[in-house]
Amino acid sequence: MSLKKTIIRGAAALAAVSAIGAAGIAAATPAEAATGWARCPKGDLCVFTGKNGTGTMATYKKGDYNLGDKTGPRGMNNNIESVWNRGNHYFLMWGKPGYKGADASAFPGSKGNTKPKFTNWASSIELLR
Ligand SMILES: [Ca+2]
Repeated sequence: MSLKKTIIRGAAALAAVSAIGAAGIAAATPAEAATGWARCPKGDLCVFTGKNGTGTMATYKKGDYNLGDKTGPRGMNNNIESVWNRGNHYFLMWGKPGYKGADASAFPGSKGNTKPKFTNWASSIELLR
């Protein structure tokens, strides 16, 4: 297969498996409390242990090879229920540590609750580009 075809197929795969449900992509409301989505710094990937930006938040600029180890934010392994990618980078969320298992994308600007199959599921987060 040509490199060009490989790239196109890769892009299609990325589009097909977004971690975030379509219904979750909604504009922020002015009434958001500082305890919710509004905590997420512009430019970061933010993940939350609760739905709709609730619970504990962790932020990533480069990803995390293993959400369950002591490097990086704690308490996020198999514990992410909502995501806001407030930056310009593409991230992949993986079901296992070390960027293994199944993967789901978190596009720049995507915001919402994780799909049921990707809820309390991710064990590593990879910065794609
Ligand atoms: Ca880690």
